Amino acid sequence: MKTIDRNTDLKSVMESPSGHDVIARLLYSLGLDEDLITKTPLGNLKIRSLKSLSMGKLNDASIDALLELLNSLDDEDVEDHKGIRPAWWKEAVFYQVYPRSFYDSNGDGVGDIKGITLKLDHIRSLGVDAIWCSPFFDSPNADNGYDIRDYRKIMEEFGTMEDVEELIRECHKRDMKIIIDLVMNHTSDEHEWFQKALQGDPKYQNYYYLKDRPNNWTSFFAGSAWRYFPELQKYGLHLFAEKQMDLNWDNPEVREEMYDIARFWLEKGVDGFRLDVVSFISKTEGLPDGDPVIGSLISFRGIEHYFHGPHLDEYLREFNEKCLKPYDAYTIGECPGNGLKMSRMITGDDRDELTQLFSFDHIENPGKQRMQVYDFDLRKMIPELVRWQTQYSDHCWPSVFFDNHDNPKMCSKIDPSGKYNKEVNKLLVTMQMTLKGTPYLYQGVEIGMTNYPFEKIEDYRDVESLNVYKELLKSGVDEKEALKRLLWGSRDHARTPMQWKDDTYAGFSTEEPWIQVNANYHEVNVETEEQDPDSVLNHYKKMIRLRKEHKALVYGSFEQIRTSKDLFCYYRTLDEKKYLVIINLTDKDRNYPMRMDHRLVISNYKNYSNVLRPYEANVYEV
Ligand code: TEU
Ligand code: CA
Repeated sequence: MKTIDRNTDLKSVMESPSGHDVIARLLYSLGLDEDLITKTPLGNLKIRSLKSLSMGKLNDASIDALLELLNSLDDEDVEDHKGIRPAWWKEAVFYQVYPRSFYDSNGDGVGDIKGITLKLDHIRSLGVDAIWCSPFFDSPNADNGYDIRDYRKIMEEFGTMEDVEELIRECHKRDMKIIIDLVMNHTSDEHEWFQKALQGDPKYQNYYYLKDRPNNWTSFFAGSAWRYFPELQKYGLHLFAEKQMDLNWDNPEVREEMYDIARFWLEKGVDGFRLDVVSFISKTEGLPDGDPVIGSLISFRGIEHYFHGPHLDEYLREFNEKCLKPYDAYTIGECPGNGLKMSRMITGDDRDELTQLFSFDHIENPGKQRMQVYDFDLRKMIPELVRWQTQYSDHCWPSVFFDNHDNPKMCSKIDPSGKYNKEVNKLLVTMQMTLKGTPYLYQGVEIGMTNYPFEKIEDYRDVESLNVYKELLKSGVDEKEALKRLLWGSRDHARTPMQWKDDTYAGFSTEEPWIQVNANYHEVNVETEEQDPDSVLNHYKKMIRLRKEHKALVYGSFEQIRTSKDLFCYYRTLDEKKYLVIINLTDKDRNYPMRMDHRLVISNYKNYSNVLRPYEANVYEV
């Protein structure tokens, strides 16, 4: 048992993984860098001084809650082996497909499975080795398929089981792997299990969290995390939409059901899983209230009770032992809230839990949240990226991504005007292909798709956006301001249809799609960009090829060169091979940090200049 109290100094608290991650996260959300504590004499400050460091945001009750949390998390730093063990997924480039928005094969305005199969050659032509496919299971679509009604059936709009089997085969034929998106934390309220629970079957009531009284946890999609079921006179827990009921993983029957589902799909030939919010599956016993301040600083009220719950590592190990190992299956877990050190517990080579995970802190600037309008500063992303490069250690392997289906486009965040759209997109892929870690591309980034200029609430589709909008109006925010926030943070930006060609509905469908198409498809589309040697698309292909041809970009050591904050410069070195990456993080000209007599391998600008131009990103051989 740990004994951390108000007088323990921050530096020693940060020596344990949970202590490190919780304090680092708190500092991050206060807009402070953890290096302040780990690398300066400020590390001698006591826990109690967090009150003043937070400029009054943390009160005494929060400090007590924090101490309880720190003392309850029982962990030890993970054994470290030196040297990277090679693996296919360390060398692979992944591409995420969001089926509803990828390609509509039958003209009903909704993307589908056959649509993905028809476009596999496009994905392969990029040099991609594996796809991650967002959920396609039977679902009433409260959250675009992340609310599953039947894990062994395909959503009717998307096609049939035969279509999925064909997709798996066609991926393999092209030497590509396919991982599917398994949602294990919750099911739809329309799932058979929940329906039986509602009908009063005690076996299935024990599959979920059904309680006489709600606690104070909030949902990720606004409002309370509890929904009242009059037929049972009980409240059901839903961390996400009110139709997404959290499963009780402490019930061994629930775990066995999930393992069966995983095996069902592994038997069908999938190569592994992206595991939706898998770090949330274990919750503190008794579901105690969350601390309002800590919750809001970390993200949502209650999260300290489930972001890395008491049995998480145990359940993941069991899942691995029973399902993954026998199939040699790959997994990447979505693990919001886990910092670098607790992530090491989940992904260490010899931990037998998950292969990799997604962490999200770099996606927003320190102290900021997605639905908050602010000027995103690319420079502020770098320290977080660098930490994962240098401190995640040899026995763990980062994932490197800037976009997915849950976030506005990174290129639009960096450059809302779009003036440097091409340069910025090329810069992003330069980082992805030259940093240590597995690059995950999201559909549409390869052509530089941007945010959609949403003007009215009727054009939004996402349950989160619609809920947040309602909640904002309820709290007195006016319509204009509420729309402004959605326009900044809505997940729908990532869900407008893939732009295939300069044709009706961007060649996505022959009928009106389920969500607006971005009008910039006349220029920003696959067909047009294929013809243009200077396009974003061709730069993606070149960068992916470069990574493939040079093992130093995969397995090489990473060394940042300290320069001004406006530049990101680093070496990747393996044996005699050495690459230097120089990136201008600003929209202004900047001087080179050193005399450049190295060989330029690739640049996002066509000709040489003796200054670094806005967002210039160059790779050199040293
Ligand atoms: O996302 C979970 C989740 O926590 C994110 O939406 C989170 O709010 C965001 O990344 C923080 O910036 C997963 C899926 O990716 C999402 O599409 C689902 O809606 C959600 O789980 C529920 O299944
Ligand atoms: Ca369709």
